[in-house]
Amino acid sequence: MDSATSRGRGRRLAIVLVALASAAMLLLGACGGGDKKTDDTKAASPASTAKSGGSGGEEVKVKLTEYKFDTPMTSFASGKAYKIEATNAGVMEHNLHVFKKGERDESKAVAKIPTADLGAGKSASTTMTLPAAGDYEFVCTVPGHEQLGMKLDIKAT
Ligand SMILES: [Cu+2]
Repeated sequence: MDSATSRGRGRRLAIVLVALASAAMLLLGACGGGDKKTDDTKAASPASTAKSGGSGGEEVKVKLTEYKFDTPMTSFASGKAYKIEATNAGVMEHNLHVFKKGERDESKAVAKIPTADLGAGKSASTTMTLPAAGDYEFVCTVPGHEQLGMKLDIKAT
């Protein structure tokens, strides 16, 4: 009787210990998982920061004058981000919109500097990513400027 009782007590103690051990492991596991999530988040932010820093891309300085664009390059890689730095070296207000060739709906511009009237001597920049290979244009949408020649064919390859 005595030995049976103590064996039963022992078994119960063992079950309790196993239960405690499992609970402890669950807790540790949960904490571990939490830490992992934190690490993932931490790991993700520098990566996305690097990506958005990278999306600034190669810098292209474009000079705006009456009535033309001067750019060191007119051929771009599609899908690649370029930082377009527009400087108004003229005497009138200008702007720079990037359109798919023939498009003039400003809401469909591929890119544009954040001001529609960049003053003489001022600079503004934007990030341009030409979505696919094809023909595009730099256009100044100040009334009359395109007609006076202020547009430039560019292309994406
Ligand atoms: Cu203009």
